[in-house]
Amino acid sequence: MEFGLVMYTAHTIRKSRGDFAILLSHIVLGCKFVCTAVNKAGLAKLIGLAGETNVQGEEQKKLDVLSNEVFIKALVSSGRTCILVSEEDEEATFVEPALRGKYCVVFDPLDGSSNIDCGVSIGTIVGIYAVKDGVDPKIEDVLQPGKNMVAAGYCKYGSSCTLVLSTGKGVNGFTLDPSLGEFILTHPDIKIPIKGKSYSVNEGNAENWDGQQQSMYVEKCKYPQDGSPAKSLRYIGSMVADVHRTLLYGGFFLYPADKKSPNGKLRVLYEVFAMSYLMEQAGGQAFTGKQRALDLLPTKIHERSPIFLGSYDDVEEIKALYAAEG
Ligand code: AHM
Ligand code: MG
Repeated sequence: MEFGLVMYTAHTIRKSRGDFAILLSHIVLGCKFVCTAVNKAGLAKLIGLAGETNVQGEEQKKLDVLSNEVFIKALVSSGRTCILVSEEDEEATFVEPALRGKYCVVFDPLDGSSNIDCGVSIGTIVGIYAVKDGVDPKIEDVLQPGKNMVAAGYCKYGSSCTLVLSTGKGVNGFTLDPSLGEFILTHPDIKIPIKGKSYSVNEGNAENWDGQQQSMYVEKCKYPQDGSPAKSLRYIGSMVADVHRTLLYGGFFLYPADKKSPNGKLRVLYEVFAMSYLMEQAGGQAFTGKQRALDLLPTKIHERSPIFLGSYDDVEEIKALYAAEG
């Protein structure tokens, strides 16, 4: 058995003088902490019901607020970060000079919040950029296309706690062994199947979807005209879980623009880019309806974009529909 993250980290240390490995170990610590909190959430809530305080007499914190605090502290204390962009914070955090390093981390500390209270899989999403050594960090350092990221990953808190990571040389998956408290390499060199048997979308929004392409694609999935079997619909409503299944089994995940969300719902920096990076690294594709997702140049830290990602051939199909519609 490979001692997954330990081996991976040791390899990265040799290549990067340890800075990235130290950052990664702090991200991993954040994931373990949030995993423990997620697993205990239902129980902690029961205690909280008695008087909205926990056993230590502290106020119960909502899990997403707690996760944000955990990751901010883990990242700042690594001494390797300079700018942090979190879904939970309106403004970017500029790390104080004494604790600054060269990495900018964009993240959603707990994505899929509508699934928290019912105990369905949720996750943390992370993307990492690097600034040039010795240059004062500025917001433009994170307003960069996703293709400039040096790493991206997510941690899924579900029936197992799984960390999926790419540093630009393929994708690896690590599962937390709770008895050891360590992530073990369980999914080396993940490659997404070239075509999938399922599609994943909130079809309840169909009436309000912007444009015909997604409706045409979904119709083809349900009523194929070429003799192929109909595709299954799989939708959890938690991006990490939906993308994780898509990555392992193949298929297609889409969140198009609609009347309610004219630019789509998902955020470019810490949802669209990180997942698109992993998809491409695993041999799949990610498309916004106009361009390769990783080529997008964000102008605001919480900007949104429509996203279509997954198996190579499935994304080709939606691209063809967009090309045909002009
Ligand atoms: P959140 O960041 O507020 O949790 O929202 C993002 C989530 C994604 O995990 C998921 O893909 C999407 O919202 C689901 O949205 P919907 O409920 O509209 O289908
Ligand atoms: Mg989110």
